[in-house]
Amino acid sequence: MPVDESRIISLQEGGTPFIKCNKLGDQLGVKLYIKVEGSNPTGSFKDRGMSVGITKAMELGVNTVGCASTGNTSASLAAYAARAGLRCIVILPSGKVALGKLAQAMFHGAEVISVEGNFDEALEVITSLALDGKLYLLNSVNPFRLEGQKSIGFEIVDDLGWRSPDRIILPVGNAGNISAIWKGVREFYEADFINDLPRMTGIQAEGAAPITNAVRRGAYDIIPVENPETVATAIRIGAPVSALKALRAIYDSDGLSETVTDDEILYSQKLLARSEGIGVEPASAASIAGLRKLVENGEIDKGEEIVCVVTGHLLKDPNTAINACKEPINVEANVEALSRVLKGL
Ligand code: AN7
Repeated sequence: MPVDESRIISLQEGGTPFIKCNKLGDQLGVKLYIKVEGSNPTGSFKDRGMSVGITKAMELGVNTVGCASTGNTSASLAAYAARAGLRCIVILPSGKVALGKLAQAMFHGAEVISVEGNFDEALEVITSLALDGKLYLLNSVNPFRLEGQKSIGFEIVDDLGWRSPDRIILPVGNAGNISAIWKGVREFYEADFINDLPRMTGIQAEGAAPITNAVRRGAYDIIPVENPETVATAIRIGAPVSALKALRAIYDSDGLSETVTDDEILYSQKLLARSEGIGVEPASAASIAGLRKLVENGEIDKGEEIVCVVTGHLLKDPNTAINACKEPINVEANVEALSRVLKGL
């Protein structure tokens, strides 16, 4: 990592679980591993990049950092800025940030501003502040963020015993992570640590899919989606800043991009939670939904070795989780009342 090692700001991010999922894998006819990024300190993969980004901010001697965010970047930035002792400003799209992420950003002491607009508009205004020299921007346009996030690629190779999987599948929003992971695995390839490279496979929500649309056109530029919409608020992004890098990752790796519907996302979120015990937020479940769709339509071969990156923890978005379930049954506190509702026990 490109930082002064004596002054690292860290919360011991990374080193996340890598879980073999036989039940789900067998069902789909693939070898499936899940990289559980929700196990990072603030519950998402963003912590990897934020450690490097905030360490850099300290080296540069800035006193104020900021970001626009669909939620997780702001939660992570708030925590790492607190640890570093920096002033932190986060700009969020009003009403579209999941409760857990909002709680984190506020509780770690960031100055939280909601703008009447979507993420893309929020990023535009904070970028203007950064260009005026008012703050140091820690969105994933910041190259040091991506340097930290490439460690997901390093770890997947390490987790597999110094091999590349056939394919890495992940959700794509602002398109930083797919670019970063590709950079990580490519660096290991160029250093001769591995002999193959994975096919980078980016999944987007149907209502916010500028990258998939560009891949369908075979293009290197995107047409921004004006009013992105999806239940997976983390990836409710119409004009991803790292689009070009992401498209290169997909084309250069002979990869794919596919869309999934909100219903497919919510179904896969529950499927993963109930068949493998892994709780993820809706955006992360897009990788599982995408895997299922690509197996069904024959784009993914039987027997492929696949790593799905699940990017954020279930508890990031408690409202969506609760809405997907029946309410608990209320009974009096006695065995008879319990026996009436717990049939067959
Ligand atoms: C759980 O927090 O953009 O394609 O502002 O929170 O690298 O943007 C979040 C993105 C996937 C997409 N999964 O990653 C933000 C933000 C989760 C996320 C993504 C995000 P990128």
